[in-house]
Amino acid sequence: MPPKKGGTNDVATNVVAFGRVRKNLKMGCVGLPNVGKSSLFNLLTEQNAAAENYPFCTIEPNEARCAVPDVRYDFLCDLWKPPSMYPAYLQVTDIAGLIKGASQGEGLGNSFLSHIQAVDGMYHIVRAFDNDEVLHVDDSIDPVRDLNTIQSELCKKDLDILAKTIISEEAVVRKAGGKFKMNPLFPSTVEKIRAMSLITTKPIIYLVNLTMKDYLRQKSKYLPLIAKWVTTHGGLPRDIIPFSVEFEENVYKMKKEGNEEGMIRFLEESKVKSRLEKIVTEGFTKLGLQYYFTAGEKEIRCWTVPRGCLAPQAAGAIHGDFERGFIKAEVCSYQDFHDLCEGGKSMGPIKAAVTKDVTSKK
Ligand SMILES: Nc1nc2c(ncn2[C@@H]2O[C@H](COP(=O)(O)OP(=O)(O)O)[C@@H](O)[C@H]2O)c(=O)[nH]1
Ligand SMILES: [Mg+2]
Repeated sequence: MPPKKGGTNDVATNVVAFGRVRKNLKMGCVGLPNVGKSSLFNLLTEQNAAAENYPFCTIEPNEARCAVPDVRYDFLCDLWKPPSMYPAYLQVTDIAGLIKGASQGEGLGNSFLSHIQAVDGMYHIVRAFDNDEVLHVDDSIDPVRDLNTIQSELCKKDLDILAKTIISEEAVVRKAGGKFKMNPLFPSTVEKIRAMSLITTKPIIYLVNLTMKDYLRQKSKYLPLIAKWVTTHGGLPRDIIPFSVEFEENVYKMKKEGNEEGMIRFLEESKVKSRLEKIVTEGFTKLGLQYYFTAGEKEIRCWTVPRGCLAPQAAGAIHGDFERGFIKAEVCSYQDFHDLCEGGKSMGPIKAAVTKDVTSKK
């Protein structure tokens, strides 16, 4: 796949051009065996279980809802202290490792690939840590080879689907005299492709699992090679998140043991942060999702909606009737609320500031 050259808004803003427009979308952890997929999945779900404002939920052993961490939500919860609090959630699936030949049924082959088809976006986890005790299926550490292995299995699977579905509809036909003409079936074919859940059109975030040593020095000989591969295969530099399972497990261990002080000291001394929060928030954004807050005595809640949807559809997330009988939405930005609320639980000061602003401009 050649790099996407800017131009369309979709590419520039990274909107999910092919993705499904729904609000309960899923990210799946994809990669070779022994790259750290399950360890990451566990870290994401365990750290959630430990955070008090974020009720945690395992759906299946390999499927969980991870709360999307957000300081704005924390602020609202602390201010209202309501009996019910609902953060936004990202659904994450831990998919078993793919190996070379999976598209032809190697390993658990096609069943892995069908799990990937069922998710809406992928965390492609790449191993950039060497450790003799953790076997590599292809015997050596070579992230670019691994990226190619996974990508080529995914492409082969998509080609199979395409061949079965649209082989009879050639997009372009040759007219007499050797000229080409667009086949009238082309638009309907494109529509069919959009409706298929092709794996390679799903949004991807590349998570590079480094050794703790490399993570602490924020350097790895593999990172420039991985960046070059990603940007020449349809991705953007910001789609790459270097992290380290080893580092995150160390931080989490201290937290779990109640050694909050030790953890803070360790983080301060190492001068690097945990990347787990970023992994969740970037996954959520990559799926084309966003949320708005409602706040009141009974509950604080984040309502997830597709990015770019209009106020009536956003209101419909609360209740279908709100969309059908939509009159108006009264909203304010979190920052305005934060700066003007004066510790109170009311929109009063914000409304007063707006009125003052409008009158002063007259
Ligand atoms: N040294 C080291 N070991 C890791 C790291 N990430 C995962 N492992 C180990 O590699 C093995 C396989 O990890 P796992 O998460 O089960 O990989 P999966 O097959 O991709 O799900 C386990 O023994 C992990 O403890 C890492 O960053 N550093
Ligand atoms: Mg695993």
